[in-house]
Amino acid sequence: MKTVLISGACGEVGTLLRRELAGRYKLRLSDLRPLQDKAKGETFAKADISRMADAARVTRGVDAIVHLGGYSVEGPWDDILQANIIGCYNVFEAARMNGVKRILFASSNHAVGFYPRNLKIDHRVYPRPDSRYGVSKVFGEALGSLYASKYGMEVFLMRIGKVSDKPRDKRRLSIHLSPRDLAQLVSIGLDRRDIRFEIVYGVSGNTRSWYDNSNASRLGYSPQDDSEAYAAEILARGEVEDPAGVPHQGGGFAYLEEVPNPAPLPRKKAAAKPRRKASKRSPRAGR
Ligand code: 15L
Repeated sequence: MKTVLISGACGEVGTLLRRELAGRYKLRLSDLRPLQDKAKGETFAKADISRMADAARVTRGVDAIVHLGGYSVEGPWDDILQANIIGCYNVFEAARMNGVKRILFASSNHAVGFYPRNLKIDHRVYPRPDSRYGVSKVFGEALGSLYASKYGMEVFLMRIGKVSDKPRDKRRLSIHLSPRDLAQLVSIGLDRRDIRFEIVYGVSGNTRSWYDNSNASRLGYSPQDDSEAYAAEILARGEVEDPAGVPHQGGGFAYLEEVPNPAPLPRKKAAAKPRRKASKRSPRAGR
């Protein structure tokens, strides 16, 4: 059985993926946050991937990596820089140093979120990130390309939509990814022998999809779910899904400066301020 590292295992996607992959791979989990509920057959290592030593430690001795770790929405540049630029580099470089050939990288629909909704795009389009977060995902894709071409690593890039049991609004009807379809896609990325460098969209077989996911189909992906089952219920709410009226695929990411973080990172403690010396008061000064 393959030993697979899942970085960012305590996040939303990691938690759902673990549930689906249980018993199929030996799972080594890592995250900056503590793991609440370790299942049988899982091991956990706390790690801050923005530190190379941590990235090297958790990637040692695994057969493959599913790199989910990072800042998962639009947010402050420094958080994105540490987690998604430096952290992502560290994971690729640590994998190379440790001889781990295969990496599955969780890219995002936000790497291409500035494409309009009325355009069907495939895996060959030029990136059009909709946010600093989207830019960081394009950076990860570029690293993947470099490490595949230069070091012969096997890289599987998944432009993931929104993983959930149930889509929550109109935009997510187009980018919904059910946990079992995610697991199917990840298993293809882990188990197909002939992966060198591939880009696929991490979405279910949604009727309202704005992706041509033929590259994933070519690799054997056959999604079992379609968000259309939830469409009537969601559309009946008549919500104004995009108050800016911007019909970009990335929705709010294309016009908001920050998006609420579903899984906030623990803040590093600020360095304690040096204590000021007590001033000598004149005994007469009083208060
Ligand atoms: C993403 O890339 C995020 O990681 C996820 O939290 C969702 O916001 C998703 O995109 C989305 O577009 O809904």
